[in-house]
Amino acid sequence: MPVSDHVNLEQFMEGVKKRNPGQAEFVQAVHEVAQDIFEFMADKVEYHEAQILRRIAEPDRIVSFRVCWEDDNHNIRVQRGWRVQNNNAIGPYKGGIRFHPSVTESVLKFLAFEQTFKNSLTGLPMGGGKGGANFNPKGKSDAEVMRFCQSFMTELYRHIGPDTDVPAGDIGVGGREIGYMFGQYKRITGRWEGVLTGKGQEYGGSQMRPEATGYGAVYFLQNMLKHQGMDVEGHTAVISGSGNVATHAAEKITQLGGKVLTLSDSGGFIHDPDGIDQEKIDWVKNLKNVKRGRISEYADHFTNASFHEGKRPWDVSCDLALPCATQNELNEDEAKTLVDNGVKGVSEGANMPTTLDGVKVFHDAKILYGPGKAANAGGVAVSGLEMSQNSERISWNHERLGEMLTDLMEGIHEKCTEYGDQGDGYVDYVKGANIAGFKKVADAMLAFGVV
Ligand code: NDP
Ligand code: 2IT
Repeated sequence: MPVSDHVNLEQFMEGVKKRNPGQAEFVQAVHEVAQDIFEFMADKVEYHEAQILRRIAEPDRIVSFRVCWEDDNHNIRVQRGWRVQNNNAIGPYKGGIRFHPSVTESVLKFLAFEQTFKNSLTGLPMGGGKGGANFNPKGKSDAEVMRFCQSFMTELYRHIGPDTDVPAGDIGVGGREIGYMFGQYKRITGRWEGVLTGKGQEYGGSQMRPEATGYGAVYFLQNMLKHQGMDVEGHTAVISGSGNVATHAAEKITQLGGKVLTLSDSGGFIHDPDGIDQEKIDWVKNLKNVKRGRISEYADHFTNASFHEGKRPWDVSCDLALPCATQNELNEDEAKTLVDNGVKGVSEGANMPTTLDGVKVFHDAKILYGPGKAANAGGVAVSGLEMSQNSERISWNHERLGEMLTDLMEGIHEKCTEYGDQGDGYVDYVKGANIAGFKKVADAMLAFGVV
């Protein structure tokens, strides 16, 4: 059949919308990828005939389950948990677990879909998956979080394993939660195996994993800037979020001689015109990870800073912007404001933080724009290294892992430029990431036939 007889992008997206009613985030993620892949596939009959994109956009399976737990007042609470196993063509399903009240099947499907391309881009043998629950860890005691994590793992354990599916952290899931879940997996199965990444250093965790996503997002930005003869040094940066990714992105920007002006959480953002240096970043890490406090407290402690309740930081004038909180946190108007204020580069620590209209603004203005699936791939890449270390029963040191992360991010940047170079010196990193990520998975799927 000639390629022209196959469905076009519009028909394809109509089908995706029809099959996934009410799943706006998933449809958005598929649309962003499909735009580039349809163009790439225009003269490639084999991908059309094998319905490759249609198959990648249909998760291999979705497991959903009830998670019951008892709070400290002896109330019985019921949450919903999921694991979306999107695609394992090139390796075991791999991707984080998110605990947040906003978690829905649509959100996890979009994340598992994105993860498939991201993991492919790293060059490591990992398929794509994502899981989570509509549980809100905020305000819960350690004991409540432990009981929830144990109950969640009691359901999840039968669907995962070091060669089948290897979860990790994401929003609301950090070292504490991974510890509780790993402990429960080990208790149920009686096996110590690398079934989760992001583990503590004492029990098989990779030394670089906590820093990897934030550092990697800055390395990706550095690579984009370098490609245009620029650098991070001497530039101001606006960062959203104040969790794992945001604080480590801030740390790396600062180490490279940049000045971080903002951090945020769901309550608002803080603006520190003096710059958020390492000492202040350490204070924020302690606030968030130990005291489990709110970013507004920063402005009470560092009195030159201001807190902007209910606001996002994108109207603070800056050279560099790093959205590191959540999906759709930067819209068309905010993208225009950043461009009007002279932003030079945007690197996404978060997954799909910029809306499709916002991305268009960056592209039209020819701003360096690194999409999450490329820019934040450092986290899962170091997770891949943690899997290797666990399989080989070895442990690489911080320095060695740091070098590997730097190389991996450079490799991802290279792959993006290979497919995204527009010929006029501008690189469309979205297109580059989508095509490079797709090609490896698609070719593996072609090799398997119809399965
Ligand atoms: P954390 O839970 O450590 O931090 C999340 C941060 O984002 C918090 O400051 C949180 O504020 C804020 N946030 C969450 N939801 C919202 C919301 N709806 N509106 C405004 N702010 C919000 O998570 P991570 O730092 O790990 O994850 C941040 C982003 O990075 C996510 O998009 C995640 O998918 C992505 N990512 C994470 C990786 C990792 O290795 N951890 C790897 C690759 C991507 P509050 O405390 O108020 O909720
Ligand atoms: O979105 C992501 O890449 C993650 N949350 C990390 C996944 C992982 O398996 O380390």
